[in-house]
Amino acid sequence: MKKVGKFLLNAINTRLGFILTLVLIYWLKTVWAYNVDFKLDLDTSYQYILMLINPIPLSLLLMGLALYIKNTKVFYITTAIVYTLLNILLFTNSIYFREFSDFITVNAALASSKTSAGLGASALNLLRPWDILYIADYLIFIAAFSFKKLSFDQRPFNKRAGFAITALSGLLFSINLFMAEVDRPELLSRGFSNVYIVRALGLPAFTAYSANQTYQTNKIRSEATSGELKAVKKYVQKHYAKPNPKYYGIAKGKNVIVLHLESFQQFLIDYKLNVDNKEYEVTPFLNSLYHSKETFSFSNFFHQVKAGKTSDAETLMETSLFGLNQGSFFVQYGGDNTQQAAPHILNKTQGYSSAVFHGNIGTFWNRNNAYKQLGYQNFFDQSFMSKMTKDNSFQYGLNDKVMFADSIKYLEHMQQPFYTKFITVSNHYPYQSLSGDDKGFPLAKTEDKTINGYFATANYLDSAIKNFFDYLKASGLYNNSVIVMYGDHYGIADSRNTDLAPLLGKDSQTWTEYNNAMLQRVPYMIHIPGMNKGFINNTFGGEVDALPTLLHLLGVDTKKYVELGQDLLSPDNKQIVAFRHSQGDYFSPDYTSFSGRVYNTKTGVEITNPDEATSAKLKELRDAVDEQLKISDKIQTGDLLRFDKDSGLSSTDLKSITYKKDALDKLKETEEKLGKKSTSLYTKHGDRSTQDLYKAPSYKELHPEADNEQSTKSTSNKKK
Ligand code: GP9
Ligand code: MN
Repeated sequence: MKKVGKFLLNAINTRLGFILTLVLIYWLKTVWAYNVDFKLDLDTSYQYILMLINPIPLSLLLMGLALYIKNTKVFYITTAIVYTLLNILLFTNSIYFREFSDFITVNAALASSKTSAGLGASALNLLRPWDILYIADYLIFIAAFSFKKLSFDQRPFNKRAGFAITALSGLLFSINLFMAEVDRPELLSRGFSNVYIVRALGLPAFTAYSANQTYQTNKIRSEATSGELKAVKKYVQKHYAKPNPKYYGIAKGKNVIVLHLESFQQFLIDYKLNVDNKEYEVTPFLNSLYHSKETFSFSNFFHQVKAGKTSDAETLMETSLFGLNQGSFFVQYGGDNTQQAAPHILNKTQGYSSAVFHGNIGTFWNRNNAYKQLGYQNFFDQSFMSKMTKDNSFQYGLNDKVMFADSIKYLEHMQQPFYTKFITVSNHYPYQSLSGDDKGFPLAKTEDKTINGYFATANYLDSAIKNFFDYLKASGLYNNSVIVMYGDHYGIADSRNTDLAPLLGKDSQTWTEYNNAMLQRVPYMIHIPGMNKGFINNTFGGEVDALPTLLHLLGVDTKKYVELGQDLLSPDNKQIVAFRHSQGDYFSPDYTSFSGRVYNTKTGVEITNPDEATSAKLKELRDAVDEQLKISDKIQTGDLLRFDKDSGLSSTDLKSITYKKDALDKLKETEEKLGKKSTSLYTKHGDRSTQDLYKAPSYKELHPEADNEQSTKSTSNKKK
């Protein structure tokens, strides 16, 4: 035992041994922080292994650089500085995470005024007893060196061996990067979530990534001028489609409830899945809304997202601007750019309160920052809801029925009118999120497991929406509300469509890009209880057109705002839909361009040799979509809306928006302060909660017959 101790002491007394010891301690501290201070949302053992590995490569690389230094003093001082920097990064992030459930981006560190909105003086309160572990090693080293238990190694390290350490850590980092990419393709180009990057690559790599992001975005932003906004405004004015007087303001003053239908494609509407010669209607409830006189339904509404997927859809739907050509707008600019978004506009013009409800972690797509810029006063993410278990959630968050149930205790305390958004997740790739009694809707029988599960999760979503509607009716919110529903993007990727073809009555052999193009449709429905002017509108439009459409129904003219879409109910609508996914592609009633091929939209016949008149028309369409996207990119990358003085919207009050755990207390405080004047549902309901009005029976409870048919072993109908 003594021998081992002596051997170790001798090892630490060498330069390499000292560095390896520090790397080891840093590794232990990081793994401690990962498990105690951070919430890394680890789902698989692969992610766990990645988490264990990632502190090593970069710390070894950075500390190993000191081995090139000959002078003893300089070597030890450099080593101590690098080690301390790594530790400061770790410790400050641990404290920051306790408050913000996120990591410190370089951007946030630079704009420290925003950061201190929540931290500042309270930083001391955030310290925990175990924080002593973060500095204990310093105390031990100082003591050991002063009492001469450790000594400084005067021998310079062999240069070649130093190089070997650098090469080794470089190699380890490449392996780490590769493994991270396997776990999450396009991790760095799409960003997803700071948590995802840290858990895969570690804090130093995340900080470098974040510095690069900040540098890139700031460069373009700082060069942009207010003159550029003038050109943008010219376009916006020319492009503006005036409201249809028939519908303008018919939903004025009502609550807005936006239901984000994850990965939901239009072909699901009215679709019946045939399994073993029996037909199963996939989304009976949404179908009934689609055909209702109380709903404006759009049959030719296309998604326009790119790599930012859900976050791009949110950008489009709520700001009438596009996401970026590369990566996610929410991730890269969402935390900083001035926006003219739905919650902000409705708050400033008509005093709406606002909130988002989502069963996933708040950092996903940088929502915890981006929503502030959109003007959302509240963001109730997964941390405000039930604890996630194997049975009530999957990798993208809580099952939809649970998310709706858990939202009500917050929703009922919001002052009306409110603008709220519920982001569902259960109908998300790989469409295997259902478990227990929620399982039961038949699976399709194709070669592709992803396609097979899609209908069952869509059916679950349909039933969750129905439960929520039932609650709205029972609680009385229904009659005061407009309910907007949209599918964010495709659920079945184009590469799988030939397997889907037979289910759509098509032949896989003759499947074309035209067929792929038509599958980019997603639902868009605006349900206004009590209205009877609803119909199925065949206007060609896209997600960028949603905001002006909605605002006009709410009686807010969009003329003053910088919106690139056109009201879908306006007689001036041009029906040209840019497809952001591939440059130059578009949809329109006559022509469709997809993957560079042009088709007659009505017949699906490819146009390979257009005559002069057709060529001119096609060029016009292409120019129109190119211009729209170019203008959008200019606004987004240049943060041009910060220059806009005509909108009448003051910028969002970032200091007052914190998304902290006391959100519910704040809502209740407002309620109390207003007393009888409070318009919250809770007050209206005689100061009683409405939570018990939400009922969410499982599939098995709704379809006891299915259990018998499938003659499964378990026949129990357990209640939650
Ligand atoms: C995650 C969810 C999914 O929070 O919104 O986003 P997606 O993968 O569809 O972009
Ligand atoms: Mn999505």
